[in-house]
Amino acid sequence: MSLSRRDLVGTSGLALLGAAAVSGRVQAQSIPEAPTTTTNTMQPPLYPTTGPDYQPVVTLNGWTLPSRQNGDWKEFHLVAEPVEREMAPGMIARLWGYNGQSPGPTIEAVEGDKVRIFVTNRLPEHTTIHWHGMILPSGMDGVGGLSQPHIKPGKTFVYEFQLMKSGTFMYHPHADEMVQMAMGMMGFFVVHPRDPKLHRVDRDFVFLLNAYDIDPGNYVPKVAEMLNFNMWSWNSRVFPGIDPLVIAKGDRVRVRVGNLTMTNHPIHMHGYDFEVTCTDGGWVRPEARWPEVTIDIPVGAMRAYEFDAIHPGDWAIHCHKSHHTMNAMGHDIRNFIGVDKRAFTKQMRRLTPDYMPMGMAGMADMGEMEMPLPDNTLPMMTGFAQFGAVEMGGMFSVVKVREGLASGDYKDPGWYDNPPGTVAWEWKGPTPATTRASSPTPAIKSDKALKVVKPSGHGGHR
Ligand SMILES: [Cu+2]
Repeated sequence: MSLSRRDLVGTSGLALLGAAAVSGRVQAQSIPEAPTTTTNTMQPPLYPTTGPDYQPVVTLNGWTLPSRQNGDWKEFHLVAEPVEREMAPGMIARLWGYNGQSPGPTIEAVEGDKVRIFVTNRLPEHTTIHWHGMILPSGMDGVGGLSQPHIKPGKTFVYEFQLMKSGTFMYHPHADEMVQMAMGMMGFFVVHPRDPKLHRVDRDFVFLLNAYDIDPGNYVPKVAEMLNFNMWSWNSRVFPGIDPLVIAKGDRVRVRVGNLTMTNHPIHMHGYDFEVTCTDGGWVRPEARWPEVTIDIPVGAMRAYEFDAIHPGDWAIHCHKSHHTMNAMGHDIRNFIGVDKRAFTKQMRRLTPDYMPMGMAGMADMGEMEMPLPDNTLPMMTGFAQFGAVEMGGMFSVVKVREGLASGDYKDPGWYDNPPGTVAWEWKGPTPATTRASSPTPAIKSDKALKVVKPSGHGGHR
C-alpha cells in the first residue's frame, strides 16, 4: 500500500498529538513559576537560549514571558489577576491582566514547538484563554462552554498544542468577554519561523491597541461601555506614556499591531512608506504587497508592516482618528472658534475670579495650559518635545531613527538633532498685503454664467 504525502503528514501529526496528550499529563505534574512584573518600561528582548535562533520582539511598555523547557514541551504560566497599570505619569488604572500587567506578557516561541501553557485564575469570576489565529485542536481553542469548561476562580487549566505555523497571534479570554476585555485582558503570541533567515528583521516591535472608558477622577473602567471609550491606548498606555520606537539607521524593522478594541484604527507613520508583510492569518506573499503610509487595523485583527530605516529623524506614529490622540475629555464641548468672549469673561470673573475663557481660536492653548484637574486625570492633550507642546494624547508615539545605535540598544536617545537648514523656519521679512475681493460674495455680473445649456442631441458635448 502506498501512502500519499498528505496521508503521512496526517498520520504522523495525529500520532504526535496523541502521544503528547498522554505524556503531557505525566510531565505536567509540576507547575513552572509565574514570573510577574509591574514595571511600565519596555524590557530588553529575551534572546533564545536553546533551539533555533531568532530575533526576539520588544513589547512597548511591556515584556516577554520566560518559559521553561520540560522534555519536548516549552512551558509557560499565565496568571489572570487584577493589576494596577499606570497609563501615563499621573494616572493609574485598576485593570485585569496577566502576571502583574495589562496587557499580559508577550509569549514567544518557534514554529513546530510544542507549548504547554498553565493558566491560573486569580480573578473574582471564571475565565478562559482563546489563542486568536492559532491552528490547534478544537478543545484547546478556549471558548468557555463550547471548547472547555470555564476556569473557576482559584483553579488552573493546562493548554497544550503544537505551533503549526509562524506569525503573529493574540490571546484573550473567551468568557464574559465584554467585561474581561474592557478590563484589559489580552496579550501577544509571536511564533518565529523555524528557519532563522526567513522574515528576519533587525528590530521587531509589538503593541496592542486597547480602549477604556474611565471617567475623570476614576480608576476603574466602565465595563458596560459599547461606544464611548475615552482612553485610547497602546498596551494600556497613552501618550506621553508610550515608549518611543528606537531604531538604528539602516535596520530592517517590523511593527506588529493588534487591535482588540471595538473600533478600527488607521495607524499612520510619518517619514516612510512601508508594506504589510503579515496578518494574523499568516505571511503576505511578496507579490501581493503594496505600499502604504497608513494601515487600517480592523477590529479583532493584526497587521505587521516592514520598512528599511533609512531616514533618520523623529517621526510621529499615531492613530489617524484625531479623537484617538486625545486623553479623557468631555464630549459636550461647544465650538467657540470665532466667538469673542471678552465681555462675557469680565462678567464671569466678578462671580468666579479663576474663570478662563477657552477655545476662542481653537483648543491649542489647552496643550500648554496648567489647569486644575480632578485626581488621577490626565490633561486631554499633552507631551512636550524640543519645539514645544505636541498637543497629543492617547494613541501617539515617536519613531526615533538614529545613526550609530548599537543593535539591542532601545534606550530613548532624546530629541533628533536636525542637520542645519533642515527645520521649517519663520519668515521675518515683510509680508505682502492680502488681496481680497471687495465684497464677501462676489456678485455675478453676467447672465451667461447662469445660462443653462441644453443637451443637443448626439455628440453635442465632449
Ligand atoms: Cu484609533
